[in-house]
Amino acid sequence: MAEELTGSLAGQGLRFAIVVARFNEFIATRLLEGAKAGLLAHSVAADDITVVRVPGSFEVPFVARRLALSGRFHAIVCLGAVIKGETAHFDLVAGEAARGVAAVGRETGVPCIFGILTTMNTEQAIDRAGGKQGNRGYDAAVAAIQMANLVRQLPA
Ligand code: INI
Repeated sequence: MAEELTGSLAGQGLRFAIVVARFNEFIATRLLEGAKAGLLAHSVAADDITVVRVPGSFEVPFVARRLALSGRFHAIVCLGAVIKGETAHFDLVAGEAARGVAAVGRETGVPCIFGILTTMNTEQAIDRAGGKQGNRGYDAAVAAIQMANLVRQLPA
């Protein structure tokens, strides 16, 4: 019989940091509320959640890395909203945020979840921040719990 490893959705006893970018704050706030709701709904204690706010999504990986290296958290949830404008700034910020978050997880061994929206317009962002497409912050929180539990089962 093949061995199968799946991270459970049991959040009790796990500690999480949420790094949230303040840029496009009205979207980010909804993602943050979604993420907190996702953690609490899966029995994470409110005292086991630390929220850190940074200026923009570009700054998220820097802070996520520090938090991961602190050894205090089982996973880091990264949130923000990068919305396409008329310049290349979108691609640079979105690309660095995605690469940075992925690198933090790989390099620290602490799961680092990418809950940063990258959308073509504000409407798409609203739809994914508690609108008709759900809340990616909530989804990111659920992914963080699964990864935190999965990591404990992986070979050293
Ligand atoms: N930061 C975001 O989180 N979302 C954006 O859409 C965005 N745009 O479009 O510029 C953005 N820029 C700020 C960036 O993240 C940094 O805070 C800034 O460049 C300072 O380093």
